[in-house]
Amino acid sequence: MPPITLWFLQASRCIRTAWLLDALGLDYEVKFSPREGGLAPAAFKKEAGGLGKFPTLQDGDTILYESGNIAEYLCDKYDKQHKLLPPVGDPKRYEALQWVHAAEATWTLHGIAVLYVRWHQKDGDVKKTEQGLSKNIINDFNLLEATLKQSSGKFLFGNEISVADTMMHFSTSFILARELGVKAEDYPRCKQYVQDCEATASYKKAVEKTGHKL
Ligand SMILES: N[C@@H](CCC(=O)N[C@@H](CS)C(=O)NCC(=O)O)C(=O)O
Repeated sequence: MPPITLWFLQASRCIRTAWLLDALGLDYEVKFSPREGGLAPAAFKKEAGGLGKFPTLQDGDTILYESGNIAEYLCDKYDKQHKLLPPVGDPKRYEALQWVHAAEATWTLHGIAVLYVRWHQKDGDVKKTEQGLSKNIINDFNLLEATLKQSSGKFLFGNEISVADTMMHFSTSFILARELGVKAEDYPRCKQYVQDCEATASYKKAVEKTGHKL
């Protein structure tokens, strides 16, 4: 039995962690759950413990949640050659971590705000609220489009994936797939980025192992 268990909720950020585990060449057990009424079933939350949000990762006695935190933990523990995350003190580490944190605290935050309006705003002008919120997302995607255009390769830092891609891919694909304030046709480089991430052997392996679907 591998020491690592990933609690994986369908159609979620959990693909970030699965992709990173496969990119690191680690063996892991998947505890999978479909959604019920859009959410994680109560028994699944109870079993995983912690915040009851996913991804949740167990490595030996260590239980972690927050996809960005899990990403940093896995790289620090298992990426001994620093292929995915440069070492402490190297300025490139903080460039990569900037994307790791922004994936959740900026891109996903702004995208989810639109989704919550669609789900929960029962009266008033929903389109107008969405338009107001989309200003942030347009700003985020303008930056991502420009950064990817300037990259020397397919990914954020060239032709090899980094921890930044394992985090940013989900945010980008989720926002474009649900058209949360932006449309893929306006961001061709971002659209290509999603396809290039999904064409990597480690991403494909993670999808095969987890059954991830958006
Ligand atoms: N900031 C957290 C967000 C975790 C989160 O909200 N996960 C969602 C899935 S994408 C979840 O567990 N939803 C199920 C529920 O709330 O019941 C992270 O990056 O891991």
